[in-house]
This record gives sequence, C-alpha cells and structure tokens, in this order.
Amino acid sequence: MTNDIDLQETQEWREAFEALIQNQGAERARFILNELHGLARQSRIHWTPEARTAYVNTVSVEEQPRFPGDTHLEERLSAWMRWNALAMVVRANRISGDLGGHIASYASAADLFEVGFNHFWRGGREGDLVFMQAHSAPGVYARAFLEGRLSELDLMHYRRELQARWAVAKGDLPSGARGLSSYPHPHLMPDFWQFPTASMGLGPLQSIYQARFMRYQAHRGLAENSDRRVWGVFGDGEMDEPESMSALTMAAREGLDNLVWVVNCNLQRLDGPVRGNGKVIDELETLFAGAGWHVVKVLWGSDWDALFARDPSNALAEALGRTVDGQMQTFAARDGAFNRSNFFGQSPELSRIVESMTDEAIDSLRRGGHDRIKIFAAYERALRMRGAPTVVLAHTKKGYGMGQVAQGRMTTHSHKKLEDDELLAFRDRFNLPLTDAEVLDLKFTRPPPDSPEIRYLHERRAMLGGYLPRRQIDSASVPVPPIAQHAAFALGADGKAMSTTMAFVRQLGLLLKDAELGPRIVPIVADEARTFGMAALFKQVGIYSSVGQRYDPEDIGSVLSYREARDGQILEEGISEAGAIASWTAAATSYAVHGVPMVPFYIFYSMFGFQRIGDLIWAAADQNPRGFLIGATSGRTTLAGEGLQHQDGSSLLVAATVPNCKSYDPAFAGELAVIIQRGLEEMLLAQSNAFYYVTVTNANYAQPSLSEGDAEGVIRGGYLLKSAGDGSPCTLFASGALITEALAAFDALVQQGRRVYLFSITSYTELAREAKRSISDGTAEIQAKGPLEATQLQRLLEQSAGPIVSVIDWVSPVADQIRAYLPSDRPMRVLSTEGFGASDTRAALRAHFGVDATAIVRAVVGWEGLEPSTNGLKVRCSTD
Ligand SMILES: Cc1ncc(C[n+]2csc(CCOP(=O)(O)OP(=O)(O)O)c2C)c(N)n1
Repeated sequence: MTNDIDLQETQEWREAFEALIQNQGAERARFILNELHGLARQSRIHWTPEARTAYVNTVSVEEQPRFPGDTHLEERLSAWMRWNALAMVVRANRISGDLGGHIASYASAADLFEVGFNHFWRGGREGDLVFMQAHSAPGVYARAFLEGRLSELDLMHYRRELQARWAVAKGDLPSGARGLSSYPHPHLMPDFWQFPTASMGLGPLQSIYQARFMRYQAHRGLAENSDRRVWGVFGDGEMDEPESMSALTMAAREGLDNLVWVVNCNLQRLDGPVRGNGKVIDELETLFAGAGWHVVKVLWGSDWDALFARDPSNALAEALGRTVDGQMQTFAARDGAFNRSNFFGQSPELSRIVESMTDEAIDSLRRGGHDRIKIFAAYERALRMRGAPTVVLAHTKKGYGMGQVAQGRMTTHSHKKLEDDELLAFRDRFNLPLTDAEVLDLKFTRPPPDSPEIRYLHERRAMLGGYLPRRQIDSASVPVPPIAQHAAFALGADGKAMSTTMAFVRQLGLLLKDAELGPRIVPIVADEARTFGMAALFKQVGIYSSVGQRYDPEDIGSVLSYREARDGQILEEGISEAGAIASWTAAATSYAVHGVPMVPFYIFYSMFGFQRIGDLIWAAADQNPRGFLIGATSGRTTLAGEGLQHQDGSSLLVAATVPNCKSYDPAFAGELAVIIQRGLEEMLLAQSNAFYYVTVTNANYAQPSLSEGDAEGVIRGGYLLKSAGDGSPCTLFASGALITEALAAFDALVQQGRRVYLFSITSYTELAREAKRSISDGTAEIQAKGPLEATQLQRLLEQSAGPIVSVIDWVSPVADQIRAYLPSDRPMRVLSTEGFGASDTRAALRAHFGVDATAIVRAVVGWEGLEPSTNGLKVRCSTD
C-alpha cells in the first residue's frame, strides 16, 4: 500500500488473519470477514469489498477433484476434431474464397467444448440444453463426424447447402447427404441444431430465459426438469453485446442454478483485443459477481501449479494480474524465449521461478482453458454451486495450436487460408497420423469404429444419455376447443362496440378456461397488461413468481388484484421487450426442446416489436416457433396522441420479411377469432410450424357478426364485406381500424351513385405470398396436372370491378405487395401513412395522412379520367 501510515500495525493485522486461516480454516475466515464487513457498514466507513479476486484459478490445487476421463484418449480425439474442423474451413475456402468460416475460435474453445461433451452435457429428451458459440460450429460438426452422425460428404458440403441439395436431387450424392449450415440454424438443420447463436448476444439472453422458462414449467406442474441444465459457451467479445448483459440480474434474482455459462476468454474478438488496455476477465468477474452470479475462473493450466508453488511471495499472481490483455495477447503470440525475457524478466523474483525451465517448457505452458483437468474442476465446481447461476471464465489463446502465423495474432479470427507448411506444422503439433499428401489434400479422417478412441467417444456419450446437439420432435397433439366455445361473442357480435384488443383479451380469457388447452397457454407481457385491459387475468390465472407473493398487494380485495403466485401463468417480464420475446421463444419452441407443446401469446406495443427486437424475432423464426405475437395499439393513426415513437406504421412490413411468419391486420373481432382458431389448429392439432403476428387496435367501434363462409377468406387474406349501389364501379380495400373510414366512404360513394365493393383485407402479405407462389408453381409441368386453383386475390378481383383504392394505417409497401399481381385494368391507389407520426386525435391524424373517409372518397372520385395504364403510379403523397 502506498499510503500505509502504520506498517507495523498493518503487519499485525495480516499476521492475525493468516493465523486464522491456517488454524481455523477458510470457513471461519469468511465468517470473520463477514462480521467485519457488517461492522464497517454499521460504522458507515463507506467501504465495499472488491468483487475481483486474484488473477488465479478459483479452484485451488488442493480442492481439485480427480479427473475421471482418459486424458490420452481425449487428447487424441480432440486432435482429430481440431483437424477435421480446420480441414472443413480451409477446403470450403479453396472452393471459393467467399465461403468464409472460422478456425481460430474453435481452436481456442476446443477443450472447453470437449470437457463438456465428455463429462457434463447430458443428451436425450431429459438432457441438457447447450447454446454453442456459432463460429465454433466446425468443431461441433467435426465431433459429429467422429461420432458417425455426419459423413465425409456432409463435411465436404460445409457452407454449401444448396450444392448438396442439388447433387442429391441429381443423384450425384446419396439421399440423406446434406450441406452443413455455416452456424447453428435449427431451420436449416432441423434434427441437429437446437439454438441459433450466430447473432451474438442473443444466445446468452435466450439461454437465461430458457432456464427461467424451465422453472416456470416445473412450478406449474407441466414438466419435471429439476436435473436439467442450460449451458452456454460464448465469447468474451460477445459479452459486450447489451443483450448478453441485460438479464444477468434477472438470472440471479430468480436463483437460476440450472444455468452455467462458459465464457471463452481468449482476450480477442474480430478486430483485436477485447480490452487491450484492461483485463476483460477482471471486468467480467466484477460484473457477474456484482449481478449475483457465482464466478469460477480457470486461468492457468496444471503446469503452472509448480510455478505458483515456487512463488511464496505471490509475485507471479501479482505480475499476471498487472498485465493488460493487449500485452497478454502479445505473450500468446510469441515463443518461450520472448516470454522468459519479457514477462518473467520483469523482476529477479519472476526470473527465478522459471530458471530451471527450458524455453520450450515455457512455450508450452498452457492457459487454464486448454487444460481439461482444470476445466473439469471448474465445471464440477459450477455444478455444485447453488442458489444462483454460474459463469466459468476460461482463459485461452485465440488460434491455439495454429502456429506462429495465427495463434494470438491480431488477424487470427479470419485466418482460413493455411499454407502447406502451416498445415504440416499443425499435423505435427497435434501428432496426427496423416501423411504429407493427406495433409495437403485436407483429408477428412477419423479413427476406425473399433479403435479405443471411437469406443471411448461413444461410451462417454452413452453414459451421458445420447448425442448432442440433437433436435427432437416427438410431442403429442393437443385438442383445440371449437371456436364457438371461446369466440361466440366475436363471431356473433351483431354490431356491439368493442376494440379488437378488447376482443383478443376476452378470447384469451376464455381459452385459458379450457381444461386441456388452457394450461398450455403462456400469456406474456412487458409491463403493458393494464394498457391492453388485461388486468382481470392477474387474478384469473396469476402472475408467475418463483417465490409466490411475499407481500399483501395494496389492491388485495379487488377483482383485478395483482396476484403473484408460484404457479401463476402470466409471464410479466417488466420493461424488457427483449426478455419477453426470449420467453416467447422458449415457450414457442417447447414442443421440440421439451416435448411439451405450449402456446405463447406475447402482446406488446406493436412499435416495440419487429422494429425494436426484430433480430430476436428472426432468431425465433429460425427455431420454427409455434405461437402468437400480438401487436397491440397498432396503426399509425389509430393510436392517437402517442406521437412519433409509438405510432406504428411499419411492423407489418417487417413481419412480411420473416418467411415463416403469417401476419394479419384484422378489422373485426370475428376475423381475429378465426385467425386465432386457425393458428391453434395448425400449431397444436396439425403440429405444423406456424407462427402468427396479429395486429390489434384500441379503437372502439361496432363489430359485425362474421358469416361462416367468410372464414376462409379471412385466413387467405381478405373477403368481400359488402357491396351496394349502381353506377360506375369502384373497389375499396380496407384493413384494421381504418375499416370504419372505409365504411363511411362506402356509404358516401353509394349515395353519389357508385357501385361500391368493400373488402376487408386481413393480410396483404398472405395474398401476395399466395399470388407469388402460384406464379412460380405455374410451370408447364405443374400445370399439366390440371388447372391451378384461383388465388384468393384473383377471387377478390372477380367479385368486384373498377379501380381499387386501398386504405391502410401503414406505409404503402404493405399494400404494394400485391401490386405486381393486379391486372392492368384494375389499377390500385394506396392511401397510406407515410412519414413520422404526430401527437393528435385520430380524426386529425387521419386527415393529415389522408386516410379518412373524405380522402377515400376523394381518391375514388378524383381518379376518374386517369388512364388505367397508370396502374396506381399516381399515388397521392399523403404528407404533402
Ligand atoms: C450481432 C453480431 N455482430 C457481429 C457479428 C460478427 N462476428 C462474428 S464473430 C465476431 C467476433 C467474436 O469475438 P468473441 O465473442 O470474443 O469470440 P471469439 O471468436 O474470440 O471466440 C464478430 C464480431 C455477429 N456474428 N453478430
């Protein structure tokens, strides 16, 4: 201490404390420290202990458990995996430099993966769920190749999925051979990958919500999963993503000791060091510990044990603790002689520690994350930790074993074109029995099936319950109640006024009452339940809380009382749309991940959905989810008063870009009911991968009854609501709450002597998708099988006449999706809400954007005389 004003006194305290540890052990020492800490707090001396510990392994040599594996066999296996992973990437890049792929990340993480695969990660239906760093995928494929789950042909088609598909179709490849996706993508490899992690930060977040969802299922009696764990292997650079960090305190608060993260601290990201001028491990330790996680550091390999033992004065740990990461990376990239003079040469004390060692011995000193004995000890400790999740911070070298050109180099992340001598050196470094020719050919190789290595590999997986990763779909279908049971009020609304949001909440409440389906529904909100009128559900089904309710709610006597319960059904995620969608994803994929079908309904401010957390929705889409996203208070002019940030005119457009998302903009409660019913039947009865985005609005207006014959049109994208009048014909396409404006325009136009056809367009996206499909299906071969069925859009056109005016509370591309499929004698003009929103009344907003009844009439009437060939090119600019 530089400001130590009484050295002797300090020394006495030190000695007393050392004696305490020596004579009474660590437990007692901790007790005394806690006492002193309490005293310090009481005395208000404003001192908080640092969360950071010494730069050494958390598990001491004395505490280290026996390593139960066969180190030799595991090292041989790991060498094969490293080789095949490397060969896969280098081959792909020989075929085309554009194909990409990574070697250095897996090279640094291989042992972290292998200890997991050989000793911890359980497979099978009841197994663990492992989120795997995406750019380490080649290593995971290499393991599956050794296991015999992937073939050489598969490996040859790494990042060449289309080539593989075409070759199989042509008969050049045996059926079953397939390409391997660049990263974990369940959608592309539906029996292999479980969790997409390629967009960094999303895997960490989703893993937390998955672990919490498992608790939710257990507490609600839907699944017994107390032995099941969620693991995640992530990068240290990835921890900079806001999503990675955003739910750490939630995980600790929920006591998720079923969750273990392994952060591979190779100190580098893509461009350079994660914290060149600092120490990322120290920073992460402080952050995680501060958030309430257990932290287990595995920094140094077994060969360092002797070095630390030769250092009673602690000079080594202190020097390591002082070395910033940028410097540590330089040490990783250089040889033993460099490290001797530049690191150990810092002081005579340090030099002495390595004086009996050769430069080669110094060079081969391993970091903790490359020593399976130390990794095993860390993982074993992680599993023993209780009451909170654990993070294992593993210190590694990026590009480990890739030689001088790549290990620890700034450019290592993208190093994938290895020269001949580099490949041969890699073979020698990992002792691979490959001839020079085989190396230069990048031959995929594995030991024979009866070799001790491969037998060991299978034995370990058999002991752990099966292979990983593996996606399994074996859930039973769930009966769906008839629509009349939960939506009679909507189908026969008969002019009763309500908003579609109110109708949704009412229907949800009734669905929740169904004995079989009800318990599987997962209502999710991000602190907007009251906004959407859902408060009654608090009491009806309760809000999930792992600890129940430890307080008397202020509104205890009310029918809307805020009721939290251990078996509560609503997931109230607080103000975290990212968290809410992660919960939704866990529930929507439960049919595959847990074999327990669930139906999540996440209702949110539609502006804070696809726009704000679009990438999380995209990642969910990759997992073939089954569930509903409900975009509430949607429509740029329907959400009056809220202004620019809230008024959503674009989410349906983004939703249209998600291929497996069916999106709808119903105008009426009856339409909404039919859409929900169809979705439930698809997801639960037919068990198809359907995922719906449905917008609802908060405008109250008269809801007509829906006739049974219109249901199919609702699902396919639109139906004729009404037609009347004589005279020159015109057609109105209206959606969502703007139906009210269209209805008023309808009456006005009929009065003006027009023949008017009014359609409710529930989904431009579905209309356009079907129309596009019909064109691409219209090949001679398919047509030879018989006439193609008319598309729904064609039907709508046949049922009407005249130019079309479309009115939407969205940006025009939402409606423009169908423009390419309109015949030239049916031009369409789109009245839309371009530009930013503003705070005002609905009427003012609609006048401003030009989507009110007056604007609709004006559009129809003002259109007379325009040549049909303009085909809507003269679209009114609504902000002028
Ligand atoms: C959201 C997102 N941003 C950027 C990337 C591109 N990217 C892929 S790997 C990588 C660096 C990863 O560094 P780190 O997490 O430290 O892992 P390492 O490869 O060092 O093990 C980057 C920037 C991505 N995949 N996802």
